Amino acid sequence: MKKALITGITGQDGSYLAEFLLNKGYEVHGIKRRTSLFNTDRIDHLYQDPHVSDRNFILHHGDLTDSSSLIRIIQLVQPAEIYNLAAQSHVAVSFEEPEYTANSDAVGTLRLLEAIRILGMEKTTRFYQASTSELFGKVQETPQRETTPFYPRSPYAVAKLYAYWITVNYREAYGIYACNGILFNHESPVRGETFVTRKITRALSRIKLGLQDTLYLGNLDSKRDWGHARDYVEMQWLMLQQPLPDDFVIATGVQYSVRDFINAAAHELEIKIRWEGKGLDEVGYWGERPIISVDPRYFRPTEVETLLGDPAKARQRLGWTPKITFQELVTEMVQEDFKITERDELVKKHGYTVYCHNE
Ligand code: NDP
Ligand code: GDR
Repeated sequence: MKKALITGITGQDGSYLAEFLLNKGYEVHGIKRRTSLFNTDRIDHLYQDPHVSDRNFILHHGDLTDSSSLIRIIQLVQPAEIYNLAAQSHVAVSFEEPEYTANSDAVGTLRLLEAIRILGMEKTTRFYQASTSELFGKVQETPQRETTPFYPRSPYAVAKLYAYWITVNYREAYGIYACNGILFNHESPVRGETFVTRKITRALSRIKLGLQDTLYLGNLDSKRDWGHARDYVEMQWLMLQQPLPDDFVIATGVQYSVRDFINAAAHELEIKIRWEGKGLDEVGYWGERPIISVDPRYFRPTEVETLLGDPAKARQRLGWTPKITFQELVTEMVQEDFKITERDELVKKHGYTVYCHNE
């Protein structure tokens, strides 16, 4: 049975990739970090009791900031494939925690590559690095492809730039089969609640059922190329199955603004939004109710205004195309958040308090 090790297995992509690899017959190992509360919500449906023998889904405690844990786990597991998905992945948070972001996202990648080298596994372990469209930042060419120059615009993107190049360097220097997937934004019903798409689908569901009054957002004009995480993890695997390692842009090739996303999600919920005002004064009304406001706290010191990917190389070389459309993505996210909100409404009706983080 082929063994894969996933860092960031408790995250959005980690959960979809774990499911995908288990279906392919892999023994899946994941690294989770120690937290004071359980952090395995997204993978609880895959969880196997550690007291049971013959498990094919195994979690290990480790951290990208701790070399010794990474070396120990890789030595123990001897994975044929390592998927490095772990990261402090929030762009806005990276301005608040730049040093930690560099430690986990940049040096963390180096630690994994060094572990492969220290353990003499250069020829037996393939390595996938979760690179990002944020590398393009202040875009130098549209649409962005593998040859477009990088111009990172946040501590997150700068850390990921180091990770991108150290992956290329270890491939060239030590012959490690190592690839960068330069992924554009991809979302799903298990997207972190503070990323803009999930923030919108969650808040509009709550507004619809009367559990929240207002959705506060930052830059509504920002444009992104949004795909579905389920589609994108297939490509992560495909990249490691080729005769030679390479780097690929993964995107849909279609772009929408944050405002477009809000309109599409509202439409699903039969909320008709009327936009009035401009810039900081822009307000989205539902009937007479102001339900969407701009709050400058969500602006970033340096913003990435527009991203649009060209996935031609992945299409040609990997035979990869995204299957899930923007509209299908929005529908699925809204439906799942609406179900969660209905549950919360029921809890509230029975006299219990329902808490809401409005971040
Ligand atoms: P998430 O934020 O959902 O998941 C990140 C994962 O990394 C979580 O499992 C988290 O653990 C873990 N993690 C964070 N810090 C550490 C650390 N120091 N040590 C070990 N684990 C850690 O991200 P996504 O699933 O959305 O993204 C996966 C990867 O792809 C990330 O590297 C991200 O930067 C990158 N990426 C994502 C894109 C997207 O649109 N989703 C696009 C391009 C790149 P915990 O659950 O405990 O927080
Ligand atoms: P991004 O995703 O920064 O592209 O990084 P995010 O959803 O956070 O922002 C997308 C755009 O929406 C604008 N925006 C807001 N964003 C958030 N989070 N909250 C708001 O209230 C809000 N209002 C407007 C942002 O300014 C931005 O322009 C994601 C992460 O998954 C990264 O890890 C990954 O590398 C990139 O996608 C590709």
